[in-house]
Amino acid sequence: MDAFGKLSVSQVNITGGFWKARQDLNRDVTLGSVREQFEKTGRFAAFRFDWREGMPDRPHIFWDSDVAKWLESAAYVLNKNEDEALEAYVDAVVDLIEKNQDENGYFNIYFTVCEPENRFCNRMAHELYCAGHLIEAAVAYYEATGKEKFLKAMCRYADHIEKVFKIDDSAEYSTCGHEEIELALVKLYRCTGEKRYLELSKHFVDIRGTAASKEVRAGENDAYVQDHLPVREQTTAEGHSVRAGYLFSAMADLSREYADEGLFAASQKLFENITQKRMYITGGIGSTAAGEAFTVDYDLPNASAYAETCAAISLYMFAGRMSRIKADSAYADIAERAMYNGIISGISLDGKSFFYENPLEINLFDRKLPQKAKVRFPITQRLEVFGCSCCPPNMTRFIASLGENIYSFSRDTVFVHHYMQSTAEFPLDGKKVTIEQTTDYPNDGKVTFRLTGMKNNRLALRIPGWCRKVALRGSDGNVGFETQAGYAYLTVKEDDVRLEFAMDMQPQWLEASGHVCECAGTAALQRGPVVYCAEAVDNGDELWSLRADICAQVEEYYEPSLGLTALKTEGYKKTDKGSRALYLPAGEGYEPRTIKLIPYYAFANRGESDMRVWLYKY
Ligand code: FUB
Ligand code: ZN
Repeated sequence: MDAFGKLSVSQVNITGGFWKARQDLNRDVTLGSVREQFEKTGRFAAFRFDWREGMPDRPHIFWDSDVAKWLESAAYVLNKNEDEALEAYVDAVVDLIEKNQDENGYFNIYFTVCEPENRFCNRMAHELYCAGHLIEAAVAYYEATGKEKFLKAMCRYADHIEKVFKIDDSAEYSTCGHEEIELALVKLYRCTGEKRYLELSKHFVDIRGTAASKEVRAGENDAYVQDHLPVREQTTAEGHSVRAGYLFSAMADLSREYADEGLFAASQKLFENITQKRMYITGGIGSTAAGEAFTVDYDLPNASAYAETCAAISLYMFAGRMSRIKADSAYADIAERAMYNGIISGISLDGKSFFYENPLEINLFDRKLPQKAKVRFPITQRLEVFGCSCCPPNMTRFIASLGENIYSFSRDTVFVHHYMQSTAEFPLDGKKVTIEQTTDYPNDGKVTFRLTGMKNNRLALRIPGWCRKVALRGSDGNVGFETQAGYAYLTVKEDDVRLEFAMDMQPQWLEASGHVCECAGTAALQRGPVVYCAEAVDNGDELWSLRADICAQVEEYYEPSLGLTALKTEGYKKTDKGSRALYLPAGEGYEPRTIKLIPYYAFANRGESDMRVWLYKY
């Protein structure tokens, strides 16, 4: 089992292209707009701890976590940009956290101002989940600014949690009903070097679903919170998908830290179950709104897909961690699938509004039928804030911290998991290494690398699973490489080297496995890592009557209404050609049509419209 190193946000700069535009928008628009919504709804004010019964804006049990994710995002932004006002804003919240923290280290708004008598009594009340998000924020803020106040406050809280849950075992539950603390404690350990935090994380993961936990003894263990079995015995992803994604991320972290083969094998099985049987083509997971959960293998409904934005982010987190344990491109492939599709579909192109659920089909005719009035469908237009607003600040932290997942490294090898215009600088093998990527990926499959300080080290470039042909050239012509588990390995010959890596970006129609009932007879178009969809605004209503000719040529075109490059191809539409018959001889009534497809992530940016990812084939 390997344990590859990870770069920090400060070691990588995204300097242009697709993700730089998103990081700029995140910094300039989204962060401010999420903050404004959280101010308006009382989430920031709650940190003053002055709410009293009868007042408006009663704190919610997980408001701490909403603000914590925003603070974490602000920290990543501050890591890259000087912004005195933003830093002062964060400092003011940190002051409130320190001021309102109990002497014993406890910190939670709801269980201080609303139900102080019920601390650590109800495992479904998100106390440790909130603690975990605050810890992640504190680590990020310390790494961005070097300021220790927040970090120290969270160390005091982690010490208290250790005492209550591990040393005294005095809480009424053993594990939190929403995982998060586990992965946060690993981060706290890596930041502080304090092994007790790692051991506490391991304690929480090890005890979940075992007879040693209070919930199993009380018969309250439940697949919804992944404690139907000890984690090492779990082979299918069950229950609430965000909870699962966070737990599996922590399992991966711990298997790496402890070189725990058994835990890694369990993580691998769970990863395979998700990505081979329970994941949408967009990287969305958790197909039902009932419990925001996984259901059974191959149950992937399109119109009612839940596919929470946070769940896709949790899969990206899990995949990123797995890629730092085993050099297998399957992990970064999945992270990439989520990044370019089911995660960023969660935010509007103007950076101000969000989807919580990310369906793969909108059929307004069907959902407006009176008999469907009780069926729960995802909303069709993004909103600026939700009552349960976990996704917006998860999006801001995902975008702001992206750089940290581009690379990993072993003693002498640098792995390139993701392609984006960027620069990175870090120590390798006792030398200072810099890597510069110049690229317009994913619009274009060419990436130029400039590597310095890597003589005699190896570079391992991910060959994306969707890519059928790659070429690698140096200044003297083609460069040979060896392929292993989806990475192209080469030894760098000089200390200043330029390489050109070219990935074939030919659009491809994909079909789902024959086991997926919802996708029977259909195909979806993908170019590079980007999945496309058809919207009624481009193709007229009744998208179900389109028939894609999957052998026709696919062309790129500029779609001005979105400011994006989109795709068009030929196919047919069943118009009945003027016939009024309800049933026609098969094959009659089709007219040729140009079908326009836009990146899935850009759907619902031009008003309410029908949409389909999976088109019927001609
Ligand atoms: O419960 C906290 C967050 O809200 C979860 O992660 C989301 O799925 C939503 O339930
Ligand atoms: Zn969410």
